[in-house]
Amino acid sequence: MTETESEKKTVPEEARRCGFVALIGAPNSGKSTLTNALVGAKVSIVTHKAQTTRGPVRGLALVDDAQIILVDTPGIFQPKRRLDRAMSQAAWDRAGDADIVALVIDAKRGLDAKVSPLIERLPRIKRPTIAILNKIDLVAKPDLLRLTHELSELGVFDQVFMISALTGDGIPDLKAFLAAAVPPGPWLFPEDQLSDASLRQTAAEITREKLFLRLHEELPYALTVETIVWKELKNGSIRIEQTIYVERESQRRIVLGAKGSMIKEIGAASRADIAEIVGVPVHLFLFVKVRERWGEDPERFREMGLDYPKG
Ligand SMILES: Nc1nc2c(ncn2[C@@H]2O[C@H](COP(=O)(O)OP(=O)(O)OP(=O)(O)O)[C@@H](O)[C@H]2O)c(=O)[nH]1
Ligand SMILES: [Mg+2]
Repeated sequence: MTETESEKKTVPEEARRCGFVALIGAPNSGKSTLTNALVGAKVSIVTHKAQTTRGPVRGLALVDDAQIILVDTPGIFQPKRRLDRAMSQAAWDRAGDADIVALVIDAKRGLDAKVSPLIERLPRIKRPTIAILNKIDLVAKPDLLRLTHELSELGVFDQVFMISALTGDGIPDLKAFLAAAVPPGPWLFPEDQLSDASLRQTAAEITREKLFLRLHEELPYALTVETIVWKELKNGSIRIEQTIYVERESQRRIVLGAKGSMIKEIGAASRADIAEIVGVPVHLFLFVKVRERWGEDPERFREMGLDYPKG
C-alpha cells in the first residue's frame, strides 16, 4: 500500500464528503478531456470530432476527504436525429440531478451561438453553477480576461475558472474547489475505483474512439459498438468479441476497407489500448453488421446509457 492510500483509509466516515459534478457544454469544448484530467486516468474517450461522447460517463476523483463523481455528458447541440435528442436530453437530465453543474466553454470559441442558449437555460435547473473556460493554452491573456469578466457579469455563475484540460493548467485549483463544494456524506464508490463503467463498456468505447479517429464525414455518427463476448481464457488472456453496427452495406464496406485493411488497423489500435487497461493479453474480434435502423432501436440506446426518446 502506498502512503497516500493508507492516508485515504484514515478519513473517518463522519468527515467524508461526496457529490455529483455534471460537466455540460457544447460539443468539443473538452468535457471528456477535463473528466480524464480530474480523475487522473482515461475514463472517457476523446477525439477532435464533435459529438464523441454519447452516454453519460462517470469518473471518480478522491481528494482528501471528498469523493467527486464527475459526470461527463454528451455535448448539447440542435438535435436532428432521435439519437441526438437522447444525447442532449441526457446532458440536461444529469445536470438536473447534480450537486454542482459546471458549464465547460471553449475559450477559443468564446460565447458563441452554441454556448449562449445553454447559459440562458442554466438558471432553470436551479443548481449551484460554475463556468469553466477551457483551452486557455490557445487564447491570449487579454481576450481571456475579457471573457472571464463577461461571464462573471451575467450573474449566472458562482465562480469562473480558467483551465487547460490538455496541459493541466488550473486543474489543481478546480479540483480543490470541487472537493470543498460537494456536500458531506458517505463515499458512494470504493475508493480505488476510477469509473462506474464496466470493462465491457469501456472496451466498446475504445473501439468507437478508433473508428471516430479513422473514419470521416458522417460515418462515425452512423455506427455504434457493443461488446458481445468477454471471456477470460485459461492462459490468463481475454477473448473479446465486438459488433460494430452500421446503417448500410456501403458503410460496412468502408469500415472493412480494402481487403479488410481498415478494420484490421482499428482492431490493432483498440486491442493495444484495451490490453493496457486490463493488464493481460487481449484477443479482439470485430464484426461489422448492417442494421438499417439501429438509431430507432431502444435496445441500442440502453446499451449506450441513454433513454429512448418517444415521438
Ligand atoms: N488545445 C487544447 N485542446 C483541448 C483542450 N481540452 C480539450 N482539447 C481538445 O478538444 C477536442 C475535444 O475534446 P473532448 O474532450 O473530446 O471534448 P468534449 O467536450 O468531450 O466533446 P463531445 O464529447 O463531442 O461533446 C480534442 O481534440 C481535445 O484534445 C485544451 O485545454 N486545450
Ligand atoms: Mg466528450
